[in-house]
Amino acid sequence: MSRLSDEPGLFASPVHVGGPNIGSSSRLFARLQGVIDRRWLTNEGLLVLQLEEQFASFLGVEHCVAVTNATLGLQIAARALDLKGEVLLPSFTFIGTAHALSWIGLKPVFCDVLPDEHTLDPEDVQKKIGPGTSAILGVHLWGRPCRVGELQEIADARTVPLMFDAAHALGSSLDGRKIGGFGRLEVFSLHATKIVNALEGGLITTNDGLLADKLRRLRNFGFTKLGEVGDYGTNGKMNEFSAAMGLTNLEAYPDFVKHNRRIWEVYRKGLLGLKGIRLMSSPENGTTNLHYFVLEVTDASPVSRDALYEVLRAENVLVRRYFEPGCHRTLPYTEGRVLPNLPVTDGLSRRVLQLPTGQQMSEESAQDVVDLIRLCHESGRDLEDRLARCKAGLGY
Ligand code: T4K
Repeated sequence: MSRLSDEPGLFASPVHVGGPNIGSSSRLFARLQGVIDRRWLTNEGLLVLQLEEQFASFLGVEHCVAVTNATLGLQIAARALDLKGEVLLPSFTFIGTAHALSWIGLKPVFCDVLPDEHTLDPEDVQKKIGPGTSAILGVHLWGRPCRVGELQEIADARTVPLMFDAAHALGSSLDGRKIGGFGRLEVFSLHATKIVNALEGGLITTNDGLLADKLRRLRNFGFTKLGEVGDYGTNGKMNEFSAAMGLTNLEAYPDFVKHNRRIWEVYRKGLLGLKGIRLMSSPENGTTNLHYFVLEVTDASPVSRDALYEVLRAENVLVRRYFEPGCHRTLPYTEGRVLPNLPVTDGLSRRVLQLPTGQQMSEESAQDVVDLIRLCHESGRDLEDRLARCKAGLGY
């Protein structure tokens, strides 16, 4: 939609959900120069080895295998666990979670999520688990830890592996332990939009040494340490420039979280108590990296989620409706299938709105976003009518 009026926009240049965080550029450039001087660009280079060691230590896990991105990471993980048939996972996630499985011939079976936590609902998992289930895949959505204990009990009772898509959860913790060592393995994303990025990148973490060896082989065409081919493998290797970025950004992680905390405080203070606007509570037994500020616009709000979305975007605040629709309602998963009944996912998809966080935001710009939301909220029905006029080409 074009701007609502000819007045100058609230933000001269856009602020994005997913705007990248970038640590010290001088340290980054020094690392890049080193890569060029060494003329070793990929295939277990020095920086990739350093990255694996430093992330393993940061996450408190024994093994960390760097990969090209989390999507390939999930596929390599599924192959390493020898999965076949169905995998239970939430529908309320990025489509990449489901596609990673489908791409290698596994069948995603979509489950619902918990209304306040947005993570896999153990009760629905219990209902859907069956003889065809080969794994349970939890997603620590918005960096919020899943109900790991309950999922583990279900997985153990059926002797199927439990694994996690931890794409959002770098640095988050559960019961005093960082995400990374739960289930058989966990997969992180270091994509540009994540709290710590390596341009593109991913990590598979585990405390199982044999599994880690297999993950390393599969990431590199199935080659063993002796250079023989031991398995079917793929090319999932991280390159040295990505590792340079990942290492540099990991060093700045505490600053990124500190910064996010300030932005969160402005958002929370400014939006708390607005009629029909629901803010997510903090996890009771864990922490998150505060990289995702997600709110729900309920029917009680005088302004709809979609009107807010349009006005904010027209003012250069590039909010997102992650994740609408749920994966179960996207084309490749609807064709020839009976739609599963996932009321919580459907409701959340209609209500969620994600606000920008990260380095690109200052406390002042977060306050501007709050003021804009409050203004829309006060205008309520009148704003909806004006938007309808705008769309009909009748002016604002
Ligand atoms: N599991 C979960 C739960 C995930 O969320 C993801 C990825 C994955 C698995 C797979 O991880 P990877 O294989 O990617 O490692 C984006 C990202 O591409 C994707 O990585 C991410 N989740 C997803 C939530 O967001 P799109 O299609 O929404 O991207 P796009 O181009 O619309 O950009 C997102 C926002 O970020 C925009 O507001 C623009 C901003 N942005 C993006 C880039 C790349 C920037 O400001 N600068 C940038 O450099 O998927």
